[in-house]
Amino acid sequence: MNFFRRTLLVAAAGAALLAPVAGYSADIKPRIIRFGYGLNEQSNQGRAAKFFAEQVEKASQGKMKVRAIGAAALGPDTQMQQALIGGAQEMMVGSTATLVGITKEMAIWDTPFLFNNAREADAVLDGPVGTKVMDKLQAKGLVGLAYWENGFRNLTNSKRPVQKMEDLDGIKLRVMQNNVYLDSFKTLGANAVPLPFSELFSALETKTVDGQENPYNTILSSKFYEVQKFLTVSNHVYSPWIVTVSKKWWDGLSKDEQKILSDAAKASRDFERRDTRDEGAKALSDLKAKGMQVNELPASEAARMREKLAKVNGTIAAEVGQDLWNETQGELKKLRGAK
Ligand code: TK8
Repeated sequence: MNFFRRTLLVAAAGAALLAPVAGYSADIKPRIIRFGYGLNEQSNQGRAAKFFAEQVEKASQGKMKVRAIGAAALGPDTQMQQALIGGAQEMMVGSTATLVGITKEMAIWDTPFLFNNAREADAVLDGPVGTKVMDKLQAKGLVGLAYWENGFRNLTNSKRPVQKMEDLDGIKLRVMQNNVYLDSFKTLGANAVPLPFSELFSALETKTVDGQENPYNTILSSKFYEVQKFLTVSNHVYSPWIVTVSKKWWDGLSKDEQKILSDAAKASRDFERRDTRDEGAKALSDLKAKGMQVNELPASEAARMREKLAKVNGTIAAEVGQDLWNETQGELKKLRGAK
């Protein structure tokens, strides 16, 4: 290297060190945000996490970097929630169902057959009721930013097609770690076993459990078709995911940084719902092509299940509070009336 070039380089490096960067005089290292999730990278959850990371990076001009870490590599939902509360991890996306132990109002979303379609789910989740429930997280050390779609859940198992309620008798069915799910499936006659999602595939493979329930997208992306023969279209509950932030960490961010994250979370929500619905529309035929035997739950059986599960509703209303229950039902009534 000749003298002239070296001098230039040294001068440039010095200038870079000395130059004051507007608003970042001392802290020019990018903020690293660990964003954990449970599904694999090739899932709808993984694609939306990547989209979120790109949005944040772009909007902050590289000053905030999201490291999206999937496949429960940072632990199952419940473990990540605790890491967020303690401030050891910045962000995650996971099921609202696994948050019920922290914020009981989240149980409202576990109400069987609460929403009839995605339009109702979007309206209620993004509306005043959804916001109210999300804001309850703050007192527990979490900040909720957006609801993503996990989706309508359907039953799979390795034993037999479920054509009627009695077919669930004796089926060992993995459920999310949550009393509403446990009660619901016990009420229907299944032998419900709570397990974290990260343990589900191997539990199915080793026949520790016979079945599980999840949206088509997850049955596909997690390859449950490899270990489950029967799929019953039951749409028994709509399950949301929720993007959350460690409040401890959030409180140390500038208003601008907070806005970048909430805007990106909303953009990722819209991306994720579109992507999930596109994939979901094709997933059932993909699952059939993979060899799953699919049956629709006859309407009369769905009605019987609904009736049986009505008693669980009382428990949920008591848990989340009658006011929240009524408010949710009121919103749905309005939506259904308005069409
Ligand atoms: C992923 C889970 C998953 C959920 C489940 O972490 O546990 O069955 O549907 O999406 O949150």
